[in-house]
Amino acid sequence: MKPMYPSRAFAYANIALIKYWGKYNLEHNIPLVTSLSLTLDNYGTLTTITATDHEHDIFILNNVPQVGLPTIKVQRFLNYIRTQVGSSLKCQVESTNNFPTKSGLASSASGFAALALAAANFYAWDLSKRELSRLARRGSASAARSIFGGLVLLHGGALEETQSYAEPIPAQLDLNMLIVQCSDQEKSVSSTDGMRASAATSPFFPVFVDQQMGDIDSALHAIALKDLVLLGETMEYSTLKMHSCCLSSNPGFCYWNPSTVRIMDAVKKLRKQGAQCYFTMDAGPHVKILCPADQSEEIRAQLINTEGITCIDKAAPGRAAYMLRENET
Ligand code: 2P0
Repeated sequence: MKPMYPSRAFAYANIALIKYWGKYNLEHNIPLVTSLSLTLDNYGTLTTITATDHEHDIFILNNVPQVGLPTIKVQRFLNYIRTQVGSSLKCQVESTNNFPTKSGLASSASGFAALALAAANFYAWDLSKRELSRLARRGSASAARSIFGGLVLLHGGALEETQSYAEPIPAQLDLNMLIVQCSDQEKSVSSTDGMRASAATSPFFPVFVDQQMGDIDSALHAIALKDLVLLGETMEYSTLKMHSCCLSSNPGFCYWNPSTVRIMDAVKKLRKQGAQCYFTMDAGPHVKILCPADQSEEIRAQLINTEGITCIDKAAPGRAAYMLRENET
């Protein structure tokens, strides 16, 4: 029977403090390393699923019907759900991001988290949040983390499929994240391709993997002690190691641009002047700055006139992915 109402879900993006980079298992999309992230309260994806009589699923992103890889990834994801629940019903997926897509701003994280929640609901598949995070992980590993709010751990490594899930980490830190947009272009190397190249060719990649649990333990210790200095320093160490793997791949590639480096330098200078601020970068040129909530406006004011940046958005820890009622906006 067709569901009578559309299924609508919203999920926020997340930014990794301790990075996921590399896959252990391609079929189930299990990350090679455990990662730790902060779910944001501003950027996110709204996804609506309705039944369709078409032969194939339809995927519309930001009001544009998609063809090729984006649609194939969504169809593959829905096929997995249909196999699990024994349905043949095709659907139309409409997703809208409230931030730039594919620019290293975690659009696949919020996208697949919203899709997992909306689709599980649409196909009446009753999942726990842990199971939902495993489902979202199949679409994009970072999406597993966006199922939960605040600080979130995603288990990776040589694990069974059931062992690679996300879980929230209780925290009493009053954090903000500034997102410094350093370009309005789409990224040139997808994170999936970037991590594949790093794992296959970078001599630093095994070191990144070996040290990951040490970084995770430091970060969890810092969170428990409410020690933003230790958390921030561990976060910077993790991002620089991840980007070292990119630079040292063969051929090497770099996600940064001159504005990225300017902001990294400015963050270090602000620290020398007494501010508590730490940078992290993902598969794109933007810089995300972790800082105490009560310092974020001053830090933003200090950075806003930096050459080449397009804007600075401010986020606080965001909530878990959620369903919307029929008329809710
Ligand atoms: C992260 N990134 O931990 C890392 C750091 C980007 C840099 O997770 O291949 O889109 O779909 O599982 O989740 C981006 O990777 O990759 C990402 P797939 P995903 O946030």
